[in-house]
Amino acid sequence: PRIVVLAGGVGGSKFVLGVREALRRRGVSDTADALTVVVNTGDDLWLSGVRLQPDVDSITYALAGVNDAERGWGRAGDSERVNRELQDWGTGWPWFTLGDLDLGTHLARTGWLREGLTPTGVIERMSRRWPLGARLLPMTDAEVDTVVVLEDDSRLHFQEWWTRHRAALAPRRFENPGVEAAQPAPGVAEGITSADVVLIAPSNPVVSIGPILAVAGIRDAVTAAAAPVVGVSPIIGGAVVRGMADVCLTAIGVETSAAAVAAHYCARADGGVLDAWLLAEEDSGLAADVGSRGIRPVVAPLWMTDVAASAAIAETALAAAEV
Ligand code: GDP
Ligand code: FO1
Ligand code: CA
Repeated sequence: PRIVVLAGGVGGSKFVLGVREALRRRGVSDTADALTVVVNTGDDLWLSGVRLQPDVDSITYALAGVNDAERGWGRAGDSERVNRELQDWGTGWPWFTLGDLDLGTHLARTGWLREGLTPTGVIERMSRRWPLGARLLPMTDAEVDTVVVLEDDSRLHFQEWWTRHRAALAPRRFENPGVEAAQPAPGVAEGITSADVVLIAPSNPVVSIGPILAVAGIRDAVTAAAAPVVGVSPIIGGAVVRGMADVCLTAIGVETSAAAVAAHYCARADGGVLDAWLLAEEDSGLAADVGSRGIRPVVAPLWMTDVAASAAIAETALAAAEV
């Protein structure tokens, strides 16, 4: 089957590892041909002269098996010599660590961007280093970094709000300046249109999936896709599994519950993006609520504790789409 996954960083990569594993178990040898991942680039930033793409890198490193799984970002076994030097130069952000190996990625990316490659071209090039078993696409080649607007109307980059302030400053709203005019990256809309199933990973609905669907060409492609669209809840038992997605949801007026997130995504029949929604067993009581909104509820274990568990979730999502 041709599968397109919309994904953010940590939740996204754990889920994509599961989809790749589910394909392998079905005997698909060239999973890269079957699996396209459309990645959030709202987290991206310029820092100390280099371009960072945190969600792209989280998924790349995870698929390559070189990620720091415990920390949830960066490379396993990385060191911080250059980071200390940058701090002594007074550049960068003291609260934001650039690992030595990770910096190699950012330098390579920035060099290629300066040579004229698009972000899509850079990711394609970076994907050649490791057999990722998936085709990674940025949501757009435009720079539409997420900005957090606070109650007093001050604005800060998403990474400063998330990493420095740990989401403790009450957000009024999230913006992606320029996204209104942004085109989907080459291959994204075509991939969605020709897919057999579109999956929405259990990623942050506001700052990971939100920016992807804010690209009008992507939202329209998902809304109009011939294939079923199946989402997986990032909320289990009324709480986020990790991270601070609850603060993001509250800011946009959505309750931290699997049913409220499904209602936020909305049924395709009502102009939204969902046909079916995977809810955790802990949330089985919400299935009727989801169903009443025209979205087919599917109750399943949703803890992505290891690749096998993620693969089982992916298989349930594929089955819900009858592929
Ligand atoms: P980020 O970009 O690194 O913040 O990662 P994502 O946006 O892709 O995913 C973050 C979301 O993943 C969080 O809201 C978590 O609730 C969710 N998540 C993390 N682990 C699990 C899990 O094991 N199961 C489910 N269902 N969601 C998870
Ligand atoms: N998260 C942190 O909490 N502290 C850091 O110092 C940090 C550095 C960092 C460097 C590169 C990278 O790709 C990600 C990094 N992250 C760090 C994670 C990142 O800020 C966010 O967790 C994600 O963007 C949210 O999805
Ligand atoms: Ca993210």
